[in-house]
Amino acid sequence: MIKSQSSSRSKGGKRPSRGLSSRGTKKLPLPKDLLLQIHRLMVKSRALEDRLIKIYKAGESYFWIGGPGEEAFGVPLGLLVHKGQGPQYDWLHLHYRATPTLVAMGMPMIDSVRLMMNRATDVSTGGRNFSNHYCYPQWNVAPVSSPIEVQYSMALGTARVQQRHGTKGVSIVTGGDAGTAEGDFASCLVWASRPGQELPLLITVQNNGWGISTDYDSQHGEKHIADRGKAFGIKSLVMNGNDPVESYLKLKESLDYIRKTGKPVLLEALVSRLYGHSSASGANMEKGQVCCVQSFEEKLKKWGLLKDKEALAIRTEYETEAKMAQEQARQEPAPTPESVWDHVYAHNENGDWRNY
Ligand SMILES: Cc1ncc(C[n+]2csc(CCOP(=O)(O)OP(=O)(O)O)c2C)c(N)n1
Repeated sequence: MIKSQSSSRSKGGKRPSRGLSSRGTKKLPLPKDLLLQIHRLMVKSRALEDRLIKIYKAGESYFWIGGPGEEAFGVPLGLLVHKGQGPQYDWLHLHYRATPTLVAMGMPMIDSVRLMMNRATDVSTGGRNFSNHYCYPQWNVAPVSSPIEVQYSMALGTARVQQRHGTKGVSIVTGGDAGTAEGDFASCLVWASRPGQELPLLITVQNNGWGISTDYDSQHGEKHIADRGKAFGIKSLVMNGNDPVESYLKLKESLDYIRKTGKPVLLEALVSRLYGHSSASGANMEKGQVCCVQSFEEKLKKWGLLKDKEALAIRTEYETEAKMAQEQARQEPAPTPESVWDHVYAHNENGDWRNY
């Protein structure tokens, strides 16, 4: 387990834009509207994931894995992405805990629920994959992979395209701490940092201290995963991914640096894993983990930006939306047996993939 979630201070970065609290007495770390937007999106993502777990537990889906505990990192990331299709926009190579990022980018809840319930209407996979395996070509979101960490070597490809086109687009990759033992992660560091050929790549690791049931401390000789970047001359940092303000500022600083220099950044975010690994381990709330939504709400209340009843109303609004999405998805069809090869092989005009 991660023993402490201390934050590292940014050095030499621009001062964050600041605003007054609603009482006008205290400086806020980010503008008030942005703080409240981040909070709403964090609650929305959590309410959605809580619903996905309920869907699993009600027997309306086969498996759940997801992002509760990563909202304070994922939401700021989604807000900072330059969203669009093609090399001039950012490319996302996400892992299976990235719901908060997509919610912040504008993904409707129903998309996630349809994927979870394997409906033919699921826009990411047509009901053929499991929870959190998103794919949005129109936003440069590459398909989430079940084999862990392969996204780190795939991200090199889109970063190379962006470099060749000379755009300000950045390729962004997310993934877990245990997966960094895979060769794809090492390949990513090597290819991102070749002198004179550096790539515009934001390499992030969401370190929740666990790889299913293997704890971080028994596997890592290095203190921080980010330390590995130093050997490659990659700008590297560790941050408290349970603090959305720190996440926003450090992610912005990193993305600004990459857009300006074309060089990579390795960013390790210390996060929580609130419901264990997945439904395979029960998907029940774990003790002793920091809940970023709760701790951010406490801060907003202290700063005079949020009242108890407002927090409850936001939560209720999103719980209702998620429940209605489930009810809608229930009415929708499962994929047909005939569609099993769709999007697997190229078809000829007769729908025949064998004689294409
Ligand atoms: C190549 C590969 N090996 C093993 C697995 C089985 N597996 C699925 S999740 C997981 C743990 C990943 O841990 P980590 O990278 O820390 O991410 P977390 O799930 O904790 O976010 C493993 C070993 C897999 N999916 N792919």
